[in-house]
Amino acid sequence: MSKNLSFLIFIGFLIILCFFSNNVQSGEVIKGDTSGDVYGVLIKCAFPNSIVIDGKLNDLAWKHATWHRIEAKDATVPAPDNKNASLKFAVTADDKYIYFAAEITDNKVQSGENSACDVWNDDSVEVYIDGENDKASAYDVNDAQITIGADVIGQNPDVKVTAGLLGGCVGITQGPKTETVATGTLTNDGWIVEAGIPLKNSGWNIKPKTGLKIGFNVQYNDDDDGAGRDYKLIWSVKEVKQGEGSWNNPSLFPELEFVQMVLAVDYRASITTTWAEIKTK
Ligand SMILES: [Ca+2]
Ligand SMILES: [Ca+2]
Ligand SMILES: [Ca+2]
Ligand SMILES: [Ca+2]
Repeated sequence: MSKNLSFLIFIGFLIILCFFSNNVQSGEVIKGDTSGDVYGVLIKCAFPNSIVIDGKLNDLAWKHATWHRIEAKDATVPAPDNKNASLKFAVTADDKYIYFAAEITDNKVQSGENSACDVWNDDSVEVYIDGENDKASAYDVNDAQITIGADVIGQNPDVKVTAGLLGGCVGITQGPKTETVATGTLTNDGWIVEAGIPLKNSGWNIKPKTGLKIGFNVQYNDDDDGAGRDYKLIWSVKEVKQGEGSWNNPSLFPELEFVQMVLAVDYRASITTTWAEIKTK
């Protein structure tokens, strides 16, 4: 084989490698104290932990949680780069709420053009719940899309305020009816969402215990130009492969699995140091 031919084969191989690397999801699991998380497939939700819903992520539980990072390529409509759109999110729970936090990088935070049911056309995070994890191909009463727009930034996380702002107006238990509470803050490179999704409402009654799974998904709608949505980032590996569809098809949702964990305390320092899983037989 001539040197030229070897060189050409090498270049061809590089081009093929680049093609495939541009077409696979690149998100990652940023490991905390939970174990067994799988990107785009499964997130562990440690409980019981309380969170102050104030748009600040300085709560102890967020420091111990495992975060999942959705990159610009993890999408059905990819963003040009991670500075334009990317996010990381985490979950925890107590006896009333599944708490959800998202730290979003977005070059232009757009809100106020579309509201409530149409808020998905502005910058917005979407959380999906399948309360019984029955993975139907259409929404039943325990399925909901909850769309939290950037118009929650600075808002009082009172359900009376939040319900009027939320989108996700599909199915029976629609986003605004889930009694989700949420607020947000603006950051140097984007914004933060902190929310509480009730364990009990008109659609579901979730009783956390170790090993219990529900359907769960996270998406980001990025609008940068003030018209409709520009980019669509999606956590679900299955959905990115098959095409966007969680808004009416719960079988595309990945899963959230509850795990009972306690904070181990260093009494000499009077500080909590780590989570430890409670083994149940
Ligand atoms: Ca907080
Ligand atoms: Ca953007
Ligand atoms: Ca369901
Ligand atoms: Ca934006």
